[in-house]
Amino acid sequence: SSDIRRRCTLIGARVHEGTGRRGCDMGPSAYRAAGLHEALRDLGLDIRDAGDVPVVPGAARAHPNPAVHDLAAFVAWTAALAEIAYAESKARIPILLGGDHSLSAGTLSGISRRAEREGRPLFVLWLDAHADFHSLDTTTSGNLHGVPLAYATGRPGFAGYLPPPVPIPPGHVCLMGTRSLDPAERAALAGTDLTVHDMRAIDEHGVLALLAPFLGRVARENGRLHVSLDVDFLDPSIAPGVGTTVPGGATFREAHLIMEMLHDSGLVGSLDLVELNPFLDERGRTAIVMADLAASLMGRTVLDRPTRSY
Ligand code: Z70
Ligand code: MN
Ligand code: MN
Ligand code: MN
Repeated sequence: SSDIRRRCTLIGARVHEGTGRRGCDMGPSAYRAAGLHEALRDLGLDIRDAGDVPVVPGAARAHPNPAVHDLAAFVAWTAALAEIAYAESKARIPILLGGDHSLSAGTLSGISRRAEREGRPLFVLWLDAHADFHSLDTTTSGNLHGVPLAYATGRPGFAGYLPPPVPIPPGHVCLMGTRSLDPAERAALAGTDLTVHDMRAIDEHGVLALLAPFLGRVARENGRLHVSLDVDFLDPSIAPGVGTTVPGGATFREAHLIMEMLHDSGLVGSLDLVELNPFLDERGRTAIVMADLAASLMGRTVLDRPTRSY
């Protein structure tokens, strides 16, 4: 098919150094065991499987903030994933199988370069309990899964460590599901025009009323949309397989409606599935729910509806 939306590339990113605990490196295997590949194939999609990206961190890198750890791994993953995301996004939808959320620094670098080359604006939907908006200077945990959105939007504090990305305008980013922010992130967000639909907004308005205007804007501006889905966007009762469980997350029905709206919009050009920790999962249920959501984003579900325009 000539439709980019019918072609995807699965890219395993076994990065775990961005968290404080092991296990995320098993994520790509868990998605395979959960049947993600077969589910996408059953939707009639043309699938390329790029396997797991081999990344070897270079020599250790020091940083003035002593909390920062595994900076060399972060730099190596960002460079490698930026290359593959740029290459694969030319004619297909790259689907990154994480791996912790630090991998999005790489995806977003590659996709923003692709969008610039296409002359289209890039928009980002960040489905996460967290904002991941720390710089290397403000992180107190030192876990670099807490920085990718700050890096990709060109926040200062990364120079000399990482290649400068084509910065994504903060006004093109929409956070949904937010319910855990550190003080430094709160302060940094307050100075931007980034949209934050926290869990309270979802409770008060529902996901349809919040997401439809954003998708409408992406469509009107002929934008390319990147979706980053962190397991902890979901409530821990349906998605326990994650290092940082935060109570009060999205229900399956809320998350599923978002996936259906994204599918119907036809705007999604790339996807990250991040923070799955199979070591903490219960009999694969988190891997299965994430695979199910990804398939719903990529293909029509229960009833075929005509494509909706937002
Ligand atoms: C906190 C930090 C984080 C994901 C946890 C948490 C960051 N703001 N991100 N889980 N995905 O340590 O910086
Ligand atoms: Mn995250
Ligand atoms: Mn998170
Ligand atoms: Mn703009």
